Amino acid sequence: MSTTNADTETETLTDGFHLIIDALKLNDINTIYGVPGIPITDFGRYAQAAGMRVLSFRHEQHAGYAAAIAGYLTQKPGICLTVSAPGFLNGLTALAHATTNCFPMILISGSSEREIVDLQQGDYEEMDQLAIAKGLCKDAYRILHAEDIGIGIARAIRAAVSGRPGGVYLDLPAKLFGQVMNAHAGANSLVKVIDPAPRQLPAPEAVTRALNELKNAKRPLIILGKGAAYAQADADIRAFVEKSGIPYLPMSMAKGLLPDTHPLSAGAARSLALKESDVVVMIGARLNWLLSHGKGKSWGTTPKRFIHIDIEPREMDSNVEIVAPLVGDIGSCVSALLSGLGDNWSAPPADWTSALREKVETNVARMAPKLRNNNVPMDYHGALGALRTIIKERPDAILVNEGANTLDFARSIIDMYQPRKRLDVGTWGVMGIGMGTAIAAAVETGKPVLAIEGDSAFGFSGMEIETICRYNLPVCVVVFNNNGIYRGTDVNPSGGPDAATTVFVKDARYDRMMEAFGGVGVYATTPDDLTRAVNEAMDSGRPTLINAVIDEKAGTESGRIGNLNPQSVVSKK
Ligand code: OXT
Ligand code: ADP
Ligand code: MG
Repeated sequence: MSTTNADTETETLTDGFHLIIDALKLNDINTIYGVPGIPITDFGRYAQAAGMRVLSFRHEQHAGYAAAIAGYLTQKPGICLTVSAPGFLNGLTALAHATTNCFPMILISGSSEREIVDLQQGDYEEMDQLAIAKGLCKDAYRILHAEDIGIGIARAIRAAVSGRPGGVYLDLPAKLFGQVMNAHAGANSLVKVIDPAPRQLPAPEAVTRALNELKNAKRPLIILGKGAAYAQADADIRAFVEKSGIPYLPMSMAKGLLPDTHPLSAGAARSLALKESDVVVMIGARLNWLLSHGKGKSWGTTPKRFIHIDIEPREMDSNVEIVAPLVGDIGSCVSALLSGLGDNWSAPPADWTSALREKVETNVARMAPKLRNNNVPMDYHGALGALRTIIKERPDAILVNEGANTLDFARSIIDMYQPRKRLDVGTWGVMGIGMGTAIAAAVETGKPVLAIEGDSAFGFSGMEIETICRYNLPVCVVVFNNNGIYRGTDVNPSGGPDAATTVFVKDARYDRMMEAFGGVGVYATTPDDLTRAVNEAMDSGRPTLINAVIDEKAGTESGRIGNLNPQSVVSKK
């Protein structure tokens, strides 16, 4: 941008729009997920003109979920761009989700004029966004002056990725975009963040303490969480598991960090592994609800000693006593443990490893015939048996998964073979991550994506199939259509004309939604139909939606977490 000033001298100018773009690009951030509108419409245009990939969604929440998972996959903050108040609020759920899951993300929202907002004079989309965001993310900043853009974006990036990653809110008032400054001074004000997520080495005595615990273990177990997958320390984690000979249990999104078919995987002997283990090494997993807080029935009666690797010191002792806290980044901690094993390390007692192995084999063998059934309408096992084979044959495809039964059955049925290929509902069990996650997975990795969706789950983000078609992304969505939430069989207990609370229109044709946008729609009633259609979609790379007809009686209430439903003691019939 250039202009001539009154003194006939030519001064080259830049503005807020371009400084923000330059600051992001300087930090290798080249993709934005968002929804345009006042005051960020032109920002999106300029960013696209400057060579950034700017993907417009139909709703900010899904752009936000896309940004969150982009952060998880790349270790760089995913960017979600929204308009003020309602757009900001739509993006906020995803920002909170990113923070809860420890994914680095920056929600950038345009906002209204400070002077008017602070006097509550009723500006267009007036809202004190910064104040609202603060409680829901790791950090929140506002930039008021063009000369602060460089430092503001640097702070946001560092806050998102350093230490425990999380969501950051960046508030950009409308006036900022048009502010001008000398281009040379502007360029000099930008900051390239050096070493945004510094390694954090564990203290040597903490490593020794952990190794001593391990040496004394009779029934050790490693639990791998999505933090371990995020850390991208894949080779060292595998080497640590294999050299130590300790069986491991992958949390849902850690599946594939080592192949699920690995001889040390205790994934198919989960209950036994939790109950009988005596020393448990947590790597990038929290002892939250997904692990029954480290205590109670699921953990059996064998006393536990926990070794916990995490970058966040406050995670230690959050639920139970941690006898060997190992605070640091997973790469450094695991490599320290690995070298500490030394040459004389002896594998855990064979009675432990073979008991787990036997249980795994029994459970796998018990499941096998169910996966080959050809029932029509399909049940979860029949349909997922077909999809399991597809992932086995295409291990680098990315699997996105949400629903209740659709999620829980798929998690245990579909083996994963490579790290960071299974993306799902995360710590909160959020329905609605589906299409945003699928879009970012395709955009960030270029790999084919298979999204296995409960029909309810799909509904939360279904409109984004237009986005998938618009960008012609290699995404194949399979909707497990059982006519409802958990099951399609509920009836209104009052006998009245309204549908029951958990049921949908019977035999809805989700495949036709995809056709409306120029994608491929398929109606599948058998596992063979499903196999054929998914393979075709994956070979062609064309956006595809397969409506898989599932027996409406097949599911259970809340899938495998029905125990969390409160029970009434005075239920009225
Ligand atoms: O060892 P044991 O014997 O125990 O056996 C275990 C393994 O050893 C074994 N296993 C295997 N056997 C053989 N072979 C292999 N390969 C194998 N692998 C494992 O299998 C068992 C089970 O293993 P698993 O899965 O590892 O273990 P388990 O015990 O299940 O693990 C416990 C947990 C807690 C870790 C696990 O269950 C888990 O990760 N759960 C996550 C659950 C979750 O997050 N659910 C989503 C939320 S549900 C609910 O809230 C829903 N809503 C409400 C709602 C939400 N969520 N969000 C928003 C924004 N609004 C509303 C809604 C609306 S779900 C829902 C929609 C549902 O309807 P849909 O139509 O979408 O879906 P359908 O139900 O299909 O209709
Ligand atoms: P899961 O749901 O798979 O059990 P969680 O989300 O509960 O996993 O836990 C992930 C943990 O990983 C968080 O406590 C987070 O602080 C930690 N974490 C994330 N990245 C790193 C890293 N690079 N080094 C160490 N810990 C990490
Ligand atoms: Mg359903």
